Amino acid sequence: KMQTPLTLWFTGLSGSGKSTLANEVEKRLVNSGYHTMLLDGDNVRHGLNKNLGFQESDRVENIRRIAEVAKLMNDAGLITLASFISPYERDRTNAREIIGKEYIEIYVSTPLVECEKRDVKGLYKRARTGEIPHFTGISSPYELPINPDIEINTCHYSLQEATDHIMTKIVGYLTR
Ligand code: GGZ
Repeated sequence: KMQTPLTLWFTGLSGSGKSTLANEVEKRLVNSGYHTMLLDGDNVRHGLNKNLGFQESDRVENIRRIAEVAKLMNDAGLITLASFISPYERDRTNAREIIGKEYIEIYVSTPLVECEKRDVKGLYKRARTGEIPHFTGISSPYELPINPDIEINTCHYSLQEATDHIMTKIVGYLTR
């Protein structure tokens, strides 16, 4: 089936629900017959980017490489879903420049208090004690997206509702 390649770029804090949402959106797309590739910390930071940490320069390089990979995937006709904190506006703008009009920015705007309350992996607790240095939202910045294409705050919606919201918005890009 012919399809418009897209890169759905999920940005937001650790624990905001980016990867959960990206996985759910991917399922919906696959069920509709689209070919997809999901990029997240699990398949990128353990492989291609395993030489990178979390200091600013490493995050910049992390996002640059991911944008280049997303571009390659789009060139192969795939819908790419990228789920990374991507905390710097400049890097997101750069990703948009690398990827082009296929880049759709989805800001998962779950606030820090909620992410820290959930603390699914106990990372915020460890960041507060200083055990994990330069942790996003605690000891490293998250720059608010200036002009995201889609925004979703997971506090207010179930996973299915949030996924519905994103799907409704991306239909317009899939059929343009
Ligand atoms: C932020 C960190 C850090 C620090 C480890 N700061 O919730 P997680 O665990 O599973 O996802 C987070 C992931 C962030 O990697 P990204 O590649 O998305 O970051 S960036 O876009 O900023 O390059 C978190 C874990 O790695 N993690 N240390 N210091 N998140």
